[in-house]
Amino acid sequence: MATLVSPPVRKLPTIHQTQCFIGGQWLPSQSGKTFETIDPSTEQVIAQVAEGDAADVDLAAKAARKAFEEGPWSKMDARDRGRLMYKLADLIEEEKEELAALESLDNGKPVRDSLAADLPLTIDCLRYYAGFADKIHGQTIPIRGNYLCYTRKEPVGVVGQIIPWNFPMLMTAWKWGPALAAGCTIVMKPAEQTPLTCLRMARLAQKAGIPDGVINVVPGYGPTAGAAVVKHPGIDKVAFTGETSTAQTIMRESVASLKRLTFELGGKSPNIIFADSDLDAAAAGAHFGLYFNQGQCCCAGSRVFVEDKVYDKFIDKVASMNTSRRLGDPLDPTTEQGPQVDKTQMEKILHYIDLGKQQGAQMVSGGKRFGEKGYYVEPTLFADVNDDMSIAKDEIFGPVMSVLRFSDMDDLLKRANNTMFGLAAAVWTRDIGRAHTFAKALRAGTVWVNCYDVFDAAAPFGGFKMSGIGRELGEEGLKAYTENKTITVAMS
Ligand code: TXE
Repeated sequence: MATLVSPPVRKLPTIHQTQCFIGGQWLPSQSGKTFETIDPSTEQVIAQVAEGDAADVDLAAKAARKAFEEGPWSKMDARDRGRLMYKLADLIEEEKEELAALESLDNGKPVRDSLAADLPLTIDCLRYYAGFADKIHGQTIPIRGNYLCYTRKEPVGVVGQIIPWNFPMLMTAWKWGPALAAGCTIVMKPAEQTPLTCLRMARLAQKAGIPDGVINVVPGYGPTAGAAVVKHPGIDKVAFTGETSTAQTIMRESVASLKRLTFELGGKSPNIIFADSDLDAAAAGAHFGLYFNQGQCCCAGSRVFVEDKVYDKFIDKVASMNTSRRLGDPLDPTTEQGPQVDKTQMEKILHYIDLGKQQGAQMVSGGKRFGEKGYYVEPTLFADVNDDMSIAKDEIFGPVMSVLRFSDMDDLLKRANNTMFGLAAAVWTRDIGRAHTFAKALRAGTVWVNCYDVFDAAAPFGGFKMSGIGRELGEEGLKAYTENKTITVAMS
């Protein structure tokens, strides 16, 4: 059994912003409606937040268009755009304790994770792209004839950005970073479960001096505010992170305005552990790769393939880590696992645990809700999982590890690739040839070797197959925010 951290220590962050941020102003929604954002550890309402919909998105899109076309954003030197982005990163850093607490309050993630991962990665991402602002340039191209031909990388325009709830601040930075560096303006729709840190970042952006209308944030629900972003004719591109089926809806609904689309979607990532690996490191890495963030990671290593010879030892190691895992108040710095983000997610996970049991997997640890208040699920471990079980096929998005057995190497690669997803994968082995063979053959956008969940703003991330379209982060991530223009000048 996992242990409960007690007594809970609660130092609540201040909530400054709950309204829409449009054209540099904080506004109630046009309809006057609000929605509740809930603390998933207590099930209590944290705040009422403006419930934006099509009318608010329209205002935001117009403000973003004005800022894009009339300046000062579009007229500003690229280096000065970068300077404002550095300033935003500095302001976030100054408030990092408060922001980490706010993220944990709204999302449920342990504050030690917010401080160790979400905040530094957010700051790094903004700084990385700030440095890129004055390094986005085209080429001169030798064409036939007496012409000068060159290309310019121009901002794609007004971009709609729709993000999920699992890393609210970090997803905001992944979206704002390349968009601002490229010179785009933004209409952002944060997830309805976790709007608070994105709104707080908008406040800091304003404080940093990013001009009015460059960043607009409209909190609200997917089918209303989100859909309005997707359909708005004044928005040139949509960048979306979330569920694959939502991306399919977005694709259908954006056809009329032929928007540029980039998607970062779900996964069912294989994590392959060979008998020759450092088994302690592999077990710790697999544990982190699945249970981190309550299992709510698109790249979670949720299909763990373990070689027959070390299978039982591996199961024992993970089970023992689960036993000592500390579940509790996300705001307590000693907590290792918080609640799932909401009741819907908790129920979805518990349903998959039931399916695992019904379909014959062996439940080694966990397997139920933890406590009666808050949306906690015990860290759950299933052994003897086979490829056809629902827990081996579907994205559970929770603290449920499915461990599959292998002995035949040829078969293994087919099994690992036998999924509609292709976001991430990992291989644990001391055999360098095998590591590179698998790194090449795995159909995934990221492959980790002897590590898991290593992220860096400079390293592109995104999915093969139904895990996405396009890449975020790195120089690749900028491509989605620029249009290429070819200019040809007659020299005679
Ligand atoms: O995702 P949605 P949900 C997976 C995970 C999870 C499942 C459902 O398996 O259990 O998705 O989560 C907005 N037009 N991931 O329901 O609905 C919505 O308001 C425009 C994987 O939260 O995709 C939110 O802002 N926007 C994932 C965002 O889309 C719409 C992260 C994501 O919500 C919309 C989260 C619409 N019609 C969940 N409908 C990952 N890959 O990281 C919803 N939205």
